[in-house]
Amino acid sequence: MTPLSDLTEYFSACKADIDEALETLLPSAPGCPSTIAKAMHYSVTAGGKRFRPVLTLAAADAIDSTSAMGSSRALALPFACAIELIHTYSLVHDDLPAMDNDTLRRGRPTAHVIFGDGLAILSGDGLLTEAFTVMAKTGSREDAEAMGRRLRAIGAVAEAAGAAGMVGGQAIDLEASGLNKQLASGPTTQLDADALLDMHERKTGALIKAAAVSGAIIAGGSDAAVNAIRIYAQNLGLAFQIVDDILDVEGAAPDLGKTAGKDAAAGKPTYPSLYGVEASRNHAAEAANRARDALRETGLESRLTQIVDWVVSRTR
Ligand code: GRG
Repeated sequence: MTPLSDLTEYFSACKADIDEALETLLPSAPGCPSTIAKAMHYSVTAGGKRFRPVLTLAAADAIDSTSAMGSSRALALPFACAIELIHTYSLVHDDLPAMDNDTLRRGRPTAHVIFGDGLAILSGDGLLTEAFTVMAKTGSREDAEAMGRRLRAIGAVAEAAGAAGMVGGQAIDLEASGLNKQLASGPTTQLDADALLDMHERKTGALIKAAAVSGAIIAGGSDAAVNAIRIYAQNLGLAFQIVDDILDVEGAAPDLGKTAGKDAAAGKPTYPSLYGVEASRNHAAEAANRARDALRETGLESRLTQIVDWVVSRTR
C-alpha cells in the first residue's frame, strides 16, 4: 500500500467519525425553530473534504503517539466538529451577494439561493455560535488541568476565527477586491507579496493553524510539541491556500464543487495573479517543506506528514 492510499483510508475513517458526530450535535427542532435547523444542516451536510477537522484529529493522534496517556480522540472530536462548523459558517457568509455572490458550493446551490439572504446569514451566525457550545461542553470527570487545556484550545480557535484571523483576512480580501461598496466602489487594489501573505495567513491559514493547534493542546502536547505543530500548520495552511489559488485557475467546476475562475474574474489578489502559476507551485512546495521540517525536527512525523503530501498534490 502506498502512503497516500493509506492516508485515504485514514481520511475516510476520520471523516466518518466527524460526519456522525456533526449529525448528532447540530441543533434540531423543537430545541430551535426548524427553519434555522434546516438551513444549518443543509450547508454542513452538503459535503466538503473535512480537511480541517481531520487535521485536528491527526494532530491529537500525533501527540498521542508520543505519550503513554492513551487516545485523546474523545476530547479532540468536539474540537474537530467545532472547526468544521466555523469553516462552514465562513463559506456560507463568503458566498452571500454582499461578499463573493456565489451560487455553487460543495456541488450544491449556496445557502442564500435556497433559503434567502436573511436565513443564510442567520445560519452562519448559528453555526459559529454552536461551535463554541460544542467546545465548551466538559466531560463529567474533567480535572483542573484538562479544563485549562480546554480553555487554551477554545482561545486559540476564537482568536483564529475573529478579527485578527479569518474575519480580518476576509476584510482585507473584500477591500482589495473592490467589493466593499461603502469604502471602495472602484478599482481593485494589487496587494504586494507581504500583504498577500498576510491576507492568506489570516483568511485561510488562521483556522487551519487553529485546527491543528487545538488538537495538539487538547491531547496534552508539551509547549515544544504544540509550537512545532503551530509552525507545521502555518506552512501547511499557506500551501493549501496557494494550491487553492492555482486550482481556481486550472481546476474544473465539477471537481471543485464551486465556481472555477472566479478569482481572476473578480480581480482577486492571488498567488497566480502576483507570481504566475509555476512560481506559485514553487511557493507551495517551499511551504510544504517547511511544514515537513517542523515535524521532523521534533519527532512528530506521522499522518501529519502525509497530509502535507496530499495538500500539494490535491486536485479538489
Ligand atoms: C465570511 C468571515 C468570513 C470568512 C470567509 C474561508 C473564507 C473566509 C472564504 C471562502 C473563500 C475561499 C475560497 C477561501 C479560501 C479558503 C478555502 C480554500 C476555502 C474552501 O475550503 P475547502 O477547500 O472547502 O476545504 P470544503 O468544501 O472542502 O470544506
